[in-house]
Amino acid sequence: MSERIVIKNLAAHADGPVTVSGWVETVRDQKKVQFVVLRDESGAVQLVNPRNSDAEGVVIADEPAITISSLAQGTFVTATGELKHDERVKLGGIEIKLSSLEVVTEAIAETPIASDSSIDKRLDWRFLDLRRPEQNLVFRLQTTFEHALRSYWVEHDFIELHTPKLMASASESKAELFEVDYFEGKAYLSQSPQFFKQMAQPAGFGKVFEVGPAFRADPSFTSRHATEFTSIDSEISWIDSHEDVMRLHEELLVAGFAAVKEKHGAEIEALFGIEVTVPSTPFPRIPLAEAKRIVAERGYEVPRHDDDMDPEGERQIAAYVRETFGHEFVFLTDYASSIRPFYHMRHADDAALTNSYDLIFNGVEISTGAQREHRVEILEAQARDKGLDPEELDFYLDFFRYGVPPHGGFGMGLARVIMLMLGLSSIREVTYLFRGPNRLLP
Ligand code: AMO
Repeated sequence: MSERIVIKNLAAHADGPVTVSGWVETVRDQKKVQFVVLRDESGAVQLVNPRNSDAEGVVIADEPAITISSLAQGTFVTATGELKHDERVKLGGIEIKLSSLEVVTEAIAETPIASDSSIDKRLDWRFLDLRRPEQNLVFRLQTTFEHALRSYWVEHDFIELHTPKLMASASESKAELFEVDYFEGKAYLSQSPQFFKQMAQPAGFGKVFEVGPAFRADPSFTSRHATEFTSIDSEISWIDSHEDVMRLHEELLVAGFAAVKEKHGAEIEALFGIEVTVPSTPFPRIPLAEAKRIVAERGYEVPRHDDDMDPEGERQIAAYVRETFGHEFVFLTDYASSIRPFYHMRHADDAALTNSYDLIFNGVEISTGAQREHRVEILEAQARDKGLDPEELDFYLDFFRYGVPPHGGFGMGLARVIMLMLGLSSIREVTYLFRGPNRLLP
């Protein structure tokens, strides 16, 4: 490795000779001096080159001839010079007076995207789009968020799972299933680790988590749907109801938001104009039926045929919760059995309702959680009730035939959390490489 200093560490470095590497962000040619803004993964610094009598600027390569004036944006260079702290320099109060500049790889002069390019165009050139400081921050804070969740899980004795993504059957709805050729037969891409995180309960693991890919053959083009997304899943034994799952869920989110705020709060405010709020606990909880009444009182009727809450209803209830409780999160609970999967436990006194919830963050659903039905006869009946063939589910039903503790858990879309945390309008902005019905490249 060279002696390169990461740009953000220059601030703490004494005046004197330094070497930095990165890509050219801008070149400003003035009569007596040339300025280059050099950026690396950690930040940007100004390089200065006082012009000598040579009006073309300093030649830094002969064949082909490259001068500082002709450096294309995006060219990767290594620069050596004298670091000087100077409060008058707007960019971080430091500059480097160049003694040498080596071009490592040249960039084509015309950059294919600009700051006002459409999201689709930017995704075509994702590696260039990702050079923007905002984008770099998205993935640094996402790393912090995931790390905080993982620390919580590890400290609380959870076991990490890596469940298979090739499946013999659907794990959520058949409509959203990707089918792939599998030797002589067919396989399906996993829509959720649902069955296998539940399997860890009769396996005696107690508490588990997984952060991994999920696939949904969902043809929608909304700002919150992808055909492949990162799902954050957790499942715990010995719960009394979905209330225990919600408590775990809250604690995880508080850990994640607190870590992000502490490490990146100032940068998020500077680049996104958003103040990250660490949510207070408990988050408000509102049964779905009551939420619909509240929304109706505010003048919005969720379509009658819809047992669920639609996106506008979610926005309305979020507005109510913000006004009433000053909270960005709300658990909508007790969804109707008619719109929940067969594996959700139903209320003991009202089979039309389930021990389940959706978590809404700033008006968008980020998660579904529930207590699971662990009594195999009831589970079988509920599967039949949903038109499923228990024989096809036999491998799953077996989990419940040899002893299993009461359990529950949740699944949460990582991109949705990050999108909403930053006030962005699409998960495409916070997904490293987005996959949608008409995007498989890059
Ligand atoms: P559900 O299907 O509600 O529940 O998914 C859980 C969460 O995953 C995210 N999500 C998506 N994100 C991006 N694109 C998609 N197409 C997409 N589909 C879902 C959302 C959603 O809230 N097995 C259950 C969870 C459980 O009960 O443990 C499940 O998958 O943020």
